[in-house]
Amino acid sequence: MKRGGSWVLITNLDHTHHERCFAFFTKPRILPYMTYELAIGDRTYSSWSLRGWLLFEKFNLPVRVHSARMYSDAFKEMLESFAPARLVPAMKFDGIVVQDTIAIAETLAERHPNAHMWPTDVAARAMARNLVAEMHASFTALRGDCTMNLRRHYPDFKPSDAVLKDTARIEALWALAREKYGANGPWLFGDYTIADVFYAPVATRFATYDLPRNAVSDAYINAHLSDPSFRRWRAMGRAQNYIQPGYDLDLPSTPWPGPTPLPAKAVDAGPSENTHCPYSGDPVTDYLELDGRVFGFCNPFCRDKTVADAAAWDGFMEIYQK
Ligand SMILES: N[C@@H](CCC(=O)N[C@@H](CS)C(=O)NCC(=O)O)C(=O)O
Repeated sequence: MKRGGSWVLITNLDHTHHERCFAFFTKPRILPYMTYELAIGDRTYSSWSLRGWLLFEKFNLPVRVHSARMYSDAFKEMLESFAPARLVPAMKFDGIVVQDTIAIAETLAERHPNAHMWPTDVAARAMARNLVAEMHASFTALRGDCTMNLRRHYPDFKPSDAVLKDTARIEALWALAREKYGANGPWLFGDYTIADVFYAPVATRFATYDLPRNAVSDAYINAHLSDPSFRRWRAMGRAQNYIQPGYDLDLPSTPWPGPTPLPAKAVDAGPSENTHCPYSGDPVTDYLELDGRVFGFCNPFCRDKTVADAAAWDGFMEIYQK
């Protein structure tokens, strides 16, 4: 980061209110000295929080994340310092609050032109903005009947005609972008852009509710489910293990349709192969077992997010593969 004209290294810091405070390291980033503050809700259920977080995560922007369980007093308290925001995500920097996902996306894109958050081609960029705006304003049947739920997979869900109308429109938009601009990668415009941020929780709805889709959509949905950033987000939600009443349906649920996690499990005691946490560098206190080997972490959350999807965490994979 740039302090008094020189660049120094910073890391991405996740900081919660209500759970034990912890720091985790993803990749080290070299960025201008300034860290955004981002308020989010439940990682398992809050689709807008996922979008807010991906805006930083996918474009390597520095952020300090504050999270609180939705509908709780802690949630209201967290948002007090983000006034006038009432919902998540909300971002602040330099005393400025930005309280809607489109506004956050546009503010970041304007402030970080080198991050290429929108497609560079003018026609592609216009289409990306159309897709984002339409997502933000529409698909109410899908959003109402199929709320984001990253802990469930319902193979027997029966979508209404209104939901199918929404998914048909979404598939048409995805196909258009993929066909015209998607040749260079798996994302809507080839490289990952803000449009993919907005459709990430739409892709997970197709996955959770097993909604019918064509091959182009299926490949695009799988790109999201396999995306390491998304996998880390989902693993953190599994580790947080908030269960909101009213979000789960009374239907049989089968394993999550994303990549199968390595068979790690939490264990009570060490000793572990590593003496220091792969994320914070602190001495280990909490343990997991994988392939008959024991690894340690500096708190239960770091351990549990690794149990949830070990392969998504580079720091852990480095010691596991050593
Ligand atoms: N239009 C807003 C929507 C934000 C939103 O609805 N957030 C939900 C979580 S997904 C929320 O904060 N819910 C908490 C509540 O309703 O109290 C945006 O684009 O950011």
